[in-house]
Amino acid sequence: MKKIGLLVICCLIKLSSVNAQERPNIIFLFSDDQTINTLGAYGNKDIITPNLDKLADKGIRFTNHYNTTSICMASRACVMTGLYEYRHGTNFGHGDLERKLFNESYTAKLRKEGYYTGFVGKVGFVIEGEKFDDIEKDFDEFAGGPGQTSYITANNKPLVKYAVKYPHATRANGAWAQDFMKNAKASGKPFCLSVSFKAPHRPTTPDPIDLKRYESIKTFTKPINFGVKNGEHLSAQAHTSRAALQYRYWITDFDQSARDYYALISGVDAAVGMIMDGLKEEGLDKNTIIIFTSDNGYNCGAHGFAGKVLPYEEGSKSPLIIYDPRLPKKYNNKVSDALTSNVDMAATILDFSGLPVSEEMDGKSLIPLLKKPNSEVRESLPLFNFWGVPEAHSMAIVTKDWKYVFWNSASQGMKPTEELFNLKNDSFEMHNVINKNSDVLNRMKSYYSVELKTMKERLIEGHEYEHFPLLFDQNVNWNEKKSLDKDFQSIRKKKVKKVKK
Ligand SMILES: [Ca+2]
Repeated sequence: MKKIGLLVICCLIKLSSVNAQERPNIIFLFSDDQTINTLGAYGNKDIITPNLDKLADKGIRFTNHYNTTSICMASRACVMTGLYEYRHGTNFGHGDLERKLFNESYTAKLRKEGYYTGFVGKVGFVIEGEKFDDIEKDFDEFAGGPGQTSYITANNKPLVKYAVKYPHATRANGAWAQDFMKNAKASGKPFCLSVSFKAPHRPTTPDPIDLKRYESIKTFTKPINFGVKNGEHLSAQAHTSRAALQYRYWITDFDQSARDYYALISGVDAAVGMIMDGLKEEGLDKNTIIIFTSDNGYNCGAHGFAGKVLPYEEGSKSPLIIYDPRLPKKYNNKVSDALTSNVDMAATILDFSGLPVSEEMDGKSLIPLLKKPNSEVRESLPLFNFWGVPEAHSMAIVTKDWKYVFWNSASQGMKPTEELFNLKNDSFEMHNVINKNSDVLNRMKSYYSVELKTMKERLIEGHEYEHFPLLFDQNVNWNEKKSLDKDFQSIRKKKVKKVKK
């Protein structure tokens, strides 16, 4: 009895300490398919992003932010749940997000704890067994769309009323967010707003306003590792991927591709400006945390690749900016090279709101880095790219200085392939040094083994990940995996058909 009494007192103390401070509002800004170097703040001289640059000036910018799975649907579920792909099981061909996992998402938890919650833009997944629209009831205000949504504002039902003033959906998202903030303020509750931009995802149809801003730039700066020749040293498996075979316009017409892509990002920047203005107008700017990131990177012609779903830097890394206006000025304009990831978003948002971060989560709160940008939250991070043709599936480990990639497939005459890159000296991954650093390789492989073992122990049932621990075990011969791989492919096809219905 005494113990229960003590527990009640502890809980009351905890609650009162949370309530004693005014809980901050949180805005999570999420672009789609934006690679890391595509903001002025990240050193890109061609792109026009004054508002996001200002946000970086006021906050902290992360230079080693990875999406642990580099594709929309899976990464969005990683962000929502704080779990790796093989634990939430949400990806094309693997199935939808289970209701019980969504109920543990940052947005569901914050709402339960009294936050006024809103969502606008591309959701990217549906909840298993439910219609897309059913998710509306999980938010106080919802203007999300199914599938990819549309750049034409009028084609997105919840945004129609903004279509005359903002015919391109990116700025319409900003206008919706401004109205949401007014309602949130009136509610008297703290709010959590998720703005999930479609941009700069294909189709390449920027707002003409933004395209005009690039009229004077005829030639865009190519990445150092641009072009097919700069990808010849990479694995044969990588060359079977969609990123290697499609979206060739990034190679044949880089300037136009970069112009469209950058203009789409400048539209996001303009909408972010609208949101920051809205915050100020409502007097909410002093107590609203802003997080900006993207669901995956994009190769933009690097190594001759376009698209995403590859473990290389351009496809995996995105910008991450966090701005907490409550921090003293001495913490403004910081840069951190700590390893951060998409699974950290939920943990960080929960921590900001004063809620506990479950140890079940793969992600970690990044709040300690705001005051100590030179510290770390982890030594290594796994990257899982299990989408697309099975030959192009990979599992990788990244540390601040190194990346190890394992390509398991030996079909089509290929050999299972290992790659090791020294990211400190070779950030463009131009040299596979797998045979030159046995100590490092052993260390990276030991991290890899731990992740493989963890995957085996913790993978979600019923989403067809059961084969992966064996498929990605480098110590198992391909002959033993071959039949599994075949089974896996046929299961996958059936699943895709089921999902399409
Ligand atoms: Ca995406």
